[in-house]
Amino acid sequence: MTDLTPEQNAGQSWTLDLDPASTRVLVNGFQSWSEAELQPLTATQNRPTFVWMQEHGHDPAFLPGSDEEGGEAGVWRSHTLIALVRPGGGGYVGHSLDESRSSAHWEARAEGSQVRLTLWVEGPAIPLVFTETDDVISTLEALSAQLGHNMAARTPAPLRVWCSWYSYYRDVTLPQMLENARLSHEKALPFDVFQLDDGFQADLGDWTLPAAHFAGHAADLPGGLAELGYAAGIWLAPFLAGPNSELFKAHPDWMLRGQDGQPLPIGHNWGGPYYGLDTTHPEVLGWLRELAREVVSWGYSYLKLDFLFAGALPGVRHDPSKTRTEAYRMGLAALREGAGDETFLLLCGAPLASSIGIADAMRTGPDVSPIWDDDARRVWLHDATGPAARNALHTALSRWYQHAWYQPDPDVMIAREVQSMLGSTERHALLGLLDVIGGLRASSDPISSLDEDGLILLRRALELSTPDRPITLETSFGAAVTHFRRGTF
Ligand code: 9PG
Repeated sequence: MTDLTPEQNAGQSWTLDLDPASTRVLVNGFQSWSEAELQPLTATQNRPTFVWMQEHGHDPAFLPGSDEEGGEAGVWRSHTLIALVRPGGGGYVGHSLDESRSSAHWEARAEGSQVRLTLWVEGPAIPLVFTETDDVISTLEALSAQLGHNMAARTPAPLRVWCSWYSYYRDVTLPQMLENARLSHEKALPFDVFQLDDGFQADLGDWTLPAAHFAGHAADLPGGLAELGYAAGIWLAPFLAGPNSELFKAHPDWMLRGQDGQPLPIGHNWGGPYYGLDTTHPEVLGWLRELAREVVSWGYSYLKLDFLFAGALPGVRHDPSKTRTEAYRMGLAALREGAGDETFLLLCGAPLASSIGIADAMRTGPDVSPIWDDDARRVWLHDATGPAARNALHTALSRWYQHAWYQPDPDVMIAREVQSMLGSTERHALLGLLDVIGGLRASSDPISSLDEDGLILLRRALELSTPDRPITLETSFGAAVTHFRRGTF
């Protein structure tokens, strides 16, 4: 085993005696929605065709698959760790052991009859390990556990959550939330939390202002839920601001800026561009602390904090001495301080390893949706980070070792037959694979949409039967192969 010294962090490369044709590579994406996968080294890593797809899934400073559109055969990029697997399960593992200040970027490249591995560390030197092993899976588990330990991973119990997003999307209202909770109570469904998602807010950044379309105020929900025995959860994208929001108008100087000194549009959604807060700015940190404190004071004990990658993007910041990772963690720490130690924080769209120690749970894949596979986007546009059951499961399964970092959230089960294109086999496949992954259990089905079969599936999905440690990679992929309708997972 090689413990890499700080001097070696600067840019290290190895030529490995591995036959590219028989080697598989395990990669981990930048944030929750980015692809993670185990693939033949000679295959091609997806690089999404359109910039708007890259914006929501990838680190712009380290896009997958070299510079060519659609990626390049035999070139694989990975964040934090990488594994190269020989037939039989031996091979090499490279792993960062601390991602609180710097982050490790790895690239494996097929070169003739050998494999070239390169490491870049962004930020000050950090402890890293690069090792040859007879058993990649055990080594990866052990090194990931070490990273979790070094960063004081939190170890909460998993929760059972009803979330409004995958049925109501942005049309959610206060009466609908309460009606679902009432019906759930009537049927004695074992949810712990009812979580309000995107749609209640006046604008991105204007989280506390009333919004007519929600038919009430988010502050009014927790009381009604408590009467029914449920904890209250709420979605925030705390590092984002919409261009028409009061937040943006009042504080343009709080935004991450481009080289021209102007606020930098960092993505497109909600019908236009959005901006990101500069989490090294002391006033922003104060605002984040106060936001989390206020929402908790309304009665919310579960916060789903989304689009957090915005805090870790390249850009000009108030404090240029901070690395992207440090800037991100400063923003996250401010939210934790405001929310308090007891509040459950589920992170989403979030850089993965650099969240350890602050996150209770982490979305470890892209969104589930009521379609199995978005073939057009995945196959033709090289983007498997979009919403689809297949994409969500594929990536969440490929991050099985991250249970040592936080509770994984593989996203919701869809048990309903209405408003869904999933067939019966696909619903059961989704159920089986979510069970394999473990972690949070969630549903978004309107309770009134479930018939007897649907209720049976939902109850099964909410059973926290999986041990805290998911079963091994081989077993996961065995299950995947058994369950997958097309066998093309
Ligand atoms: C609310 C949703 C839900 C969901 C999150 C997140 O534009 N995009 O590419 C894009 C990607 C993901 C996404 C929304 C938009 O989903 O994962 O659970 O909370 O936000 O808007």
